Amino acid sequence: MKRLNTTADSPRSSSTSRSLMLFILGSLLSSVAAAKTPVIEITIKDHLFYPAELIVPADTKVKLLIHNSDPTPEEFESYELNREKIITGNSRAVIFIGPLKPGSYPFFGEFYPKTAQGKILVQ
Ligand SMILES: [Cu+2]
Repeated sequence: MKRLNTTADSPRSSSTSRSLMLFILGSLLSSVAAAKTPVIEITIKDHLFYPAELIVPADTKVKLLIHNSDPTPEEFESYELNREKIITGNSRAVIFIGPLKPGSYPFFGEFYPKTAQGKILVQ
């Protein structure tokens, strides 16, 4: 890191560089936290979810990256996860879930609920 203040030692400049250091430290810590958020990818194809069953760790925030490879929109919906999000055709969406307690959390595609079904197993 480049040293920002070579004239040093006045109380004001040292407190400025201290808050700058804290800011940089905070940014580093939050990017480490973001990097640790597990990403789970789900694909919608022919109105089915792949995989239809996923396992995620308990007490952990998880990022779901959902690719809709159908030309039609779908809505990811789960009462148990309290999530609902429309994903237009041939696009993708991000949904954060958790931290969750162990259990089974079903989800479905609201526009094609007979076929588009899945569940998240939290362990
Ligand atoms: Cu809905």
